[in-house]
Amino acid sequence: MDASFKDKSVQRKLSYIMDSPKASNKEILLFSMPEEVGALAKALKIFEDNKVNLLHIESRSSKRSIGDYEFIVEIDTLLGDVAGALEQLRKQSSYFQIISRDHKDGNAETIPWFPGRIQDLDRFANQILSYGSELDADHPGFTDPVYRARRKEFADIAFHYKYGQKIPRVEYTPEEIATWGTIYRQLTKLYPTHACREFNHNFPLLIENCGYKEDNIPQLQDISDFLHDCTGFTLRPVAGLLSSRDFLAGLAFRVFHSTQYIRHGSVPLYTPEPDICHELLGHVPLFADPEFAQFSQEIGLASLGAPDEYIERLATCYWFTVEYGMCRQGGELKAYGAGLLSSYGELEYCLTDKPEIRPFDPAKTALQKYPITSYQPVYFVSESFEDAKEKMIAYAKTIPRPFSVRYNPYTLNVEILNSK
Ligand code: HBI
Ligand code: NLE
Ligand code: FE
Repeated sequence: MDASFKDKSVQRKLSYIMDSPKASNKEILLFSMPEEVGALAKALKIFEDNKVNLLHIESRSSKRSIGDYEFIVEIDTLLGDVAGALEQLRKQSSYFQIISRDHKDGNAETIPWFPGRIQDLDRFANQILSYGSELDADHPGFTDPVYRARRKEFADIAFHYKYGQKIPRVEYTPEEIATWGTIYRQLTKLYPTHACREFNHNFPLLIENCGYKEDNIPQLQDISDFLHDCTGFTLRPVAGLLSSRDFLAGLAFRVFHSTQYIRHGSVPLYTPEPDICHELLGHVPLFADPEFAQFSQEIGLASLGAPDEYIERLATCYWFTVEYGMCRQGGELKAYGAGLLSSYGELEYCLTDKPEIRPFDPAKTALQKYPITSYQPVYFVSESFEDAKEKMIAYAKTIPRPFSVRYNPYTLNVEILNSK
């Protein structure tokens, strides 16, 4: 591991696990009114009287409060007397909730905003927490102007990307391909003995269909198309690290936010930040597996609208499964976590007797502390992806949320169900 990553300020910069995204000027209100003629007009009048601008409105019969209508209203919080309108609505409704990007901790009435449609993921693009094009002083690429300019090109692709577009193809330089080649050559030696069965099943398919080979860095669009055929997962380019909340929300839609740049050539065998080697060699082969895809989506669905402390717990579960998970197959330990499968050094280390191995149990795993710039001292073992998924679903039920969610694969929307 490169010594510069042991620096404290990297620890701080990489503490994205705890960060929360920036505020927005939109809020969603979820409230009920008695089911009678003029209920909608009455609700609208409250907004009109207070000069609050409505951006979107939906209504339906309430399943939570029989005999009531339920309204889902998106408002602009910058205009009119928002507080006054909310006060009046609160008085007239049997339940009233605010869904907000700018949620305050400890306010049980406010549910953190979450994307309801796959297009809503476009809103995350400029909420990058660290790195991006502006490398930190301790990054190995900081003093390399060529690398910096290159990172900016990749950041621009991600910032301009919108849902439904093709991911721009990139021509990688000979130096970049050489870095990929070094990593590819080393890792493919370990996969047969160290990677799980599902990984070794899918890897040859990626060689055949997506141009995986030592002297070629595959293109994100080709992989996104391939994954879509396998499990419905797609890729979106991302400029850097997203908050845990945003990143996990993508998984609810079977969308994986993928970096497109490659690590600096001076540190091929371990880097703490995701790069294209980590995404393509570590994550992609597993997202092509149906059970694993379902497991990943469950973590995403559990995260939508969850309180901050539970986001941290789910992010920790994600860390010890999707990133650093191990499983038992035919009586032997194997790696399935992407952080292991993309790092030659850690993939070798994880099967030695140095780390501690514990069974995956979401309630306990969710509370485990971990380092993010060195090899893991503890790994958690799952018996199968199906078993891990069932455990995640059971854990998700313990998260306090006044509603539950369901993904509609036909409309690509998340449906809010009224009662748990
Ligand atoms: N953002 N772009 C990106 N890639 C990740 O792998 C990633 C992230 N944000 C948070 C994160 N991973 C995890 O460590 C958990 O916090 C979910
Ligand atoms: N340590 C991994 C690697 O070197 O590929 C990346 C981990 C990203 C979370
Ligand atoms: Fe990752």
